[in-house]
Amino acid sequence: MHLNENQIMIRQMARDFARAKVAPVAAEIDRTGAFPEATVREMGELGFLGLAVPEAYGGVGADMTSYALVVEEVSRVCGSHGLTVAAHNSLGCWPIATLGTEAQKRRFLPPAAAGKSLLSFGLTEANAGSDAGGTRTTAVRDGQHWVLNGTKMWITNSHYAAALIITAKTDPAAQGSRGISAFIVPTDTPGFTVEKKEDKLGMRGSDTAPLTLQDVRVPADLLLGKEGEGFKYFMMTLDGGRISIAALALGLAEGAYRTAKAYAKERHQFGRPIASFQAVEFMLADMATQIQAARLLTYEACRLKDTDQPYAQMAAMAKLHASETAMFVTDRAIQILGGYGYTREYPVERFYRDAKLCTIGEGTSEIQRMVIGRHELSE
Ligand code: COS
Repeated sequence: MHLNENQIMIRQMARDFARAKVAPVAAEIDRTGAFPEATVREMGELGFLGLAVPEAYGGVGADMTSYALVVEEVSRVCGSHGLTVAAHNSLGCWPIATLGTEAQKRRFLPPAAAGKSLLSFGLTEANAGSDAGGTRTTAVRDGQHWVLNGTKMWITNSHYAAALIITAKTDPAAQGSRGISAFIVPTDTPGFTVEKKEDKLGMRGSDTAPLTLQDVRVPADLLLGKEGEGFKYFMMTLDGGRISIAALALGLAEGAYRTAKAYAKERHQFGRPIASFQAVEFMLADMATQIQAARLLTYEACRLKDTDQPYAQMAAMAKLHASETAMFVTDRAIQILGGYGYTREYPVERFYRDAKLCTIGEGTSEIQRMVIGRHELSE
């Protein structure tokens, strides 16, 4: 994989930061479920929360490759930090930077890029997960406002967000994916409530919560893009978001692999290192091969996006393969470490629990196969 000087520099910066600042708190936030406010603030100072924000609005204006490198490096030591960066950039900043009006960009992007507050994205509902067109949240026009009512689920970064991009049905007569619009909803709007944080299997330091919107009055100028186009905007947002989840999964797989390889070389049984047994050597070979394939797919999706070529299918392939690889590799890593791998003494069981999210969030593995299959069959 060829990287330019800037990309190598940003990768090194992310690697140094991850080792020095994120690694020491990763096990603790997993144990307590606390959101890592201090390191997130530092990531803001380093520009990691402004990767998807153009320089004109205080961001870094990074290409997708640089952004993925940051997510990958951070996730090599902590999935929760990786997810916080990925959700904020791809799902919060990108839609506003790409679809927002000048006033919306000036208002929401500079504080988000500086890490003063996060941005977030509210699509999923009890009945609208994989079937994103099943949105039941409504928005009714009332003079110069829209009045939103509904509930959302599994919303990342929501307790720390200044605003969320929310989908709501604006045309009740329209079927399925039609008649849905997107709104930027400031979290201090009366009637908007972020509920209790979820108690999750993994990604425990990442903030996930349900939302309630009760007669939330949003000024008409906070409609994002055109009325009725919300579904397409969310699909476009997820196309990019899936690359960042692929990078996250790749990072987790690499973190687990690195631990397992070092352990296999040190651990002696029957008078020799376990890495010298073919059973273990072959496991390491399969892990390394799958990781390399995931890396190539992920950075190919980045390259397509960076060169303005269609990337939705490659993003789905990258996300599917990288997240399934993360499950495969973290499982094998625990196997190599045996009893130690099953305890919290080593990070591999945390990587295993974190990796599971990657096969679910931003479209399950089954949804990725649908997206890939539809592209194949429409050719
Ligand atoms: N970019 C732009 N437009 C897109 C698009 C994309 N990636 N994907 C679909 N669209 C458009 C289609 O072109 C179609 O437009 P028209 O109505 O003008 O023809 C419209 O959106 C509806 O598309 P489609 O009929 O394919 O929608 P479906 O309801 O069949 O759903 C899937 C398609 C399943 C792919 C979609 O619902 C999906 O991705 N679901 C998963 C959502 C998800 O990831 N949820 C987790 C969120 S966690 S943050």
